[in-house]
Amino acid sequence: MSDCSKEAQGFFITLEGIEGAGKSTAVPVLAETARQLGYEVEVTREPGGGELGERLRKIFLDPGLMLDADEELLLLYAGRLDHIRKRILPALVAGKVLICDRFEDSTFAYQGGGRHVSLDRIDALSRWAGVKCRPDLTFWLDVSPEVGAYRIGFRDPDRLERESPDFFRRAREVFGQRMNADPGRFCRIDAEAPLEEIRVRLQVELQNRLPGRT
Ligand code: T5A
Repeated sequence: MSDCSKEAQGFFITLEGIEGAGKSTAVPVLAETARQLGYEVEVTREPGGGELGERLRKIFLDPGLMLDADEELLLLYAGRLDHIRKRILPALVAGKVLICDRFEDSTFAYQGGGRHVSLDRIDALSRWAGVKCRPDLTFWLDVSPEVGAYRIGFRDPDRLERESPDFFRRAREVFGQRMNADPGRFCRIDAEAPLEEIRVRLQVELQNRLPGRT
């Protein structure tokens, strides 16, 4: 049960991983599986999800802008608060399965690992902002920066996608650390496996982890 609020009866799922891991590909698989099991499902993403977050996303990903790590963090948490209040919490209170493409683990991985902001500092900001939403289940689609970059290599890179392989290596490391610190929440998926294999694994894991319908 998510601890977003005492009335939250829903189930909060996040997908995490570096660029090209296959999160967007996995979202419809999870949504379809949960629907087939009889759940009402809502899909969202970060940065974005709410009206403010979607506007900030455009700024955040704009390759024409130079933002430092603190500016990134403040943009992310402004959007996240709006997202939690207006989308995440209402969906969970309504008892839905809420699937979010990236959430707070990405901040620790990208701004913490990638940009070298201390993880304690991010934790302090999260507490200051009053973020109490913790995912019930996080799929970490784990891919090497080389394979991830190859998969997205044919599109025009956004601001973050222009970062070096070392940036994504550090981000990947932090995802791993967070999984080790909270193994019950995380499910690591070998995202270099064939798509069909990943699809089946996601379906099985979700079926096993969703609470039973009463
Ligand atoms: N960010 C975000 C932060 O810095 N801090 C934060 O706190 C948050 C929340 C978001 C950016 O913001 C950063 C992280 C990101 O840089 P985004 O556009 O949402 O930007 O970026 P991503 O979430 O990384 O989206 P991507 O499209 O890059 O990656 P996905 O969604 O993981 O990958 P997907 O599914 O689009 O797949 C990419 C390609 O690979 C193929 C797919 O068909 C597709 O062509 N593919 C596979 N091919 C072979 N085998 C497989 N197993 C495959 N899986 C997928």
